[in-house]
Amino acid sequence: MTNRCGTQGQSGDGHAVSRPFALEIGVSPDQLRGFDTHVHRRLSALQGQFSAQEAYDKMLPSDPLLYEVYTKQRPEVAGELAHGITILYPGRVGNEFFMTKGHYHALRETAEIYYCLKGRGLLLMETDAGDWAAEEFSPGRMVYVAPCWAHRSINTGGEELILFFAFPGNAGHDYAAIEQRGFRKIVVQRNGSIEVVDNPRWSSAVVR
Ligand code: S6P
Ligand code: ZN
Repeated sequence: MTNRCGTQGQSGDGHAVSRPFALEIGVSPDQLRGFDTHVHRRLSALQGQFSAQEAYDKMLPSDPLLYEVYTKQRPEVAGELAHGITILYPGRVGNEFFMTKGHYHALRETAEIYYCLKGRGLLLMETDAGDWAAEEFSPGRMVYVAPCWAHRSINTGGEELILFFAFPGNAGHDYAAIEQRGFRKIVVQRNGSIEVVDNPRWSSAVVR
């Protein structure tokens, strides 16, 4: 039986065997140089996700940058770990905090780990079966996304929320379900406090 370890730099399936490496990572720009892809996501990428449509429409002409994602690409196979850094900026649309699009992994039974380097926030998670959870981010805190849970990061603080993440190379991303129906919960500022409340726009329509 072949495996990806092989001998003398060749795996059993004929591909090069991955080499160990190390990276400097952190919150300063020069600690982001080791990554090889860099994605910018602006407000327009989250059409239909924020509950305050009027506030969204007002902000749309300037299309503010909500977050950036730096990734170290790895082969998209089981056994590898893709990893990188997300920088989520502070701000709100109406009373709802800036957040990432959110997704399931295409291979649903794959987990993910987040480690907070800077800022304050929440990781909002939910399952198709109707369960949900919100775990806090603060520097030094790790959040484990269990297999089969959709996940969305939310910046509830006044500075950048900076997160390190790692997930299986073969996980892939499934954005469709969240784009169509959103998360069951939203995170808002009310009377100066941070509240997790029902999403008035959430739709129970089954998405296939
Ligand atoms: C990937 C991982 C993160 C997110 C990133 C942006 O599995 O969860 O890298 O991609 O935080 O979020 P999104 O929902 O726009 O991919
Ligand atoms: Zn993920």
